Amino acid sequence: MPDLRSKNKAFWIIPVLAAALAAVGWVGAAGQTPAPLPEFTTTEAMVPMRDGVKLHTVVFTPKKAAGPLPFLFMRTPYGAPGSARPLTAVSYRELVDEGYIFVFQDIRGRFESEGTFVMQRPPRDRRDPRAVDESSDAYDTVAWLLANVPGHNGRVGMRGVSYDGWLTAMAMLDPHPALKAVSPQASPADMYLGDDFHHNGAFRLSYGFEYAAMMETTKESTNFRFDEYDTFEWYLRLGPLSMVNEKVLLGKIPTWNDYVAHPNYDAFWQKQAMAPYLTRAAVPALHVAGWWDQEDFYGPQKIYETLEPLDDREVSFFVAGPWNHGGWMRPGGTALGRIKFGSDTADYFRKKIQAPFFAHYLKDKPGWDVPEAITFETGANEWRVYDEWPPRKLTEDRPLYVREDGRLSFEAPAAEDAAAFDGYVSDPARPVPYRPRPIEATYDPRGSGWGTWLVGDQRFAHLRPDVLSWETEPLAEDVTITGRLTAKLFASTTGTDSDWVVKLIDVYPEDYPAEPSMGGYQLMIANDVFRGRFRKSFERPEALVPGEVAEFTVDLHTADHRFLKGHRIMVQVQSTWFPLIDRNPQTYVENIFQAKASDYRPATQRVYRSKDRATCIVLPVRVR
Ligand code: PG9
Repeated sequence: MPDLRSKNKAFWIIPVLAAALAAVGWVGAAGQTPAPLPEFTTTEAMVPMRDGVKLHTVVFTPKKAAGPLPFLFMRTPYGAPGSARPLTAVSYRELVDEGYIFVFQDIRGRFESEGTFVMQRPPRDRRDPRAVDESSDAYDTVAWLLANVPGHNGRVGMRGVSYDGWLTAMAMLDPHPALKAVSPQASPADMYLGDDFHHNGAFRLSYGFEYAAMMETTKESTNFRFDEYDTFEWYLRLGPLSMVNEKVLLGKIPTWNDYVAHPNYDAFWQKQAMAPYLTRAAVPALHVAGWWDQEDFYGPQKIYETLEPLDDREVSFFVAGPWNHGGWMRPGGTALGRIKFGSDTADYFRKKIQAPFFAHYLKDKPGWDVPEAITFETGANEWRVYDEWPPRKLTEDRPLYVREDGRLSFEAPAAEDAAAFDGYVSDPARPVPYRPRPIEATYDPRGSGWGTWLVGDQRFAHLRPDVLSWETEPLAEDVTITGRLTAKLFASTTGTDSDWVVKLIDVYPEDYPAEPSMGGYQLMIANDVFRGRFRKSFERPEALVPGEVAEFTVDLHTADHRFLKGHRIMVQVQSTWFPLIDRNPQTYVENIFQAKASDYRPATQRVYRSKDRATCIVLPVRVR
């Protein structure tokens, strides 16, 4: 076979990559007993792309295959394994048992591949026959595999989590005819509106900085070394965002320079956003999301939702479970942080959903019976199967209103009282931490709370003077919400720009005999941030008028959650969430990446709760 060499390389792992690889399901949890190495023939190749660039590709062919097998192809920026060791991880068990030819590939410019790495390389101009992108690289590799690797059945599946999930989604834009099934899992869809780098225009400082530095300091992955354990303090001391290049990155990290050069939703972000390219549901696809995914929760929902109206053949499916980023590829899935789910939800996904999906589309096997969507209803802790997602026929949109005396109620405020508001001072010099300090670095090899912060107890923020909270009475009966949630905030600031963070919380009863230490726990069910300047347009920001009440709509995405009888529903609002989100100076400047220290000023915030300014969260309440 041309350009194909067999080599047995020890699988290496550097500490910085351990967390990322665990997230994408390539390594098992610490302490897991290694399973015996499956018997594979390992073949490494430099596969030529249409522009001559060669990509490092590793093929693992089972030694004892009864007949021709499909390929299961994974593309990654995190380093293709040199041995079959990762295939012994629990996350691959069902797929290995089923039998596939596993293929891993380093994408352009990463690890042992040639070419240049471009963060989220935008789709190519199809009119240019020499242009390349991640889709053409997947296509060219599939063509090469079919021609050069023996023992296949002519079908290829692709899967991956996060960046690897995005690479999977890109492959389905322009699919090789042999690509018969894909599972983009936690794939980002839009880095400005909802995924890793920004949410609604608010910059995700800690992740945006640490990820860009990790990926672009070397061709492999190199963790940024903080000289402080608590990164909250490190980021705060650094000062305005302009200090990042001035003092730390020195203009050497292309993705950071892109953040600085593109503060608004301009062509740079729009041309890498996925939705406009999703014009046909060409390949059967299993879209996977985690309810508490700290990185890419928006993406899988957006990709599924965009493809759904185009899915005439009914081959596009949606799964969401009680997981953090990539949690479905870890052993068990019985709990996340302190929240327990009563069953092994990740094992369930891999055995009952992922394995049958690929076996059906790549091997014509029976056992795939998901009609459209399967989601885990948190709170009730049960899997639910739906024939549409969200299941609009089963729900009614009911606003839950912010009321006087810290109350939250399904009854709208009746009085037109201009003085009906709650307020706080938001001080960028003293921002609200997004989780209790110390805030370890995202990929701190000593361990980090990053993976579980979304399920952390929100009592650390409750009753702070710069966080507003409202709550219902203990519920007289269960309230189940299934589908899309939206917050409508009527608010004003004395500044000229402002962030609004909205959190929907399930408050456990004080007396909680099932697990007494969970009494009063405040579990976040939905959340997001909105940067006020983008109220009218993400492309053309505008200053807010000091003191003027404006309506802000905050998309809280989807949920499937049961607030149990006796629990309370709580909403919290705040204007800083640091260093998850960079500090809004609260003074309008054209580009926050160039704001001066003196631009950062305290502001007095008001959230209104009168008849004509009725702040609320619209909940999709189950009525059937
Ligand atoms: N969340 C990571 C990522 C995906 C895509 C682009 C940038 C970052 C990841 O875990 O791969």
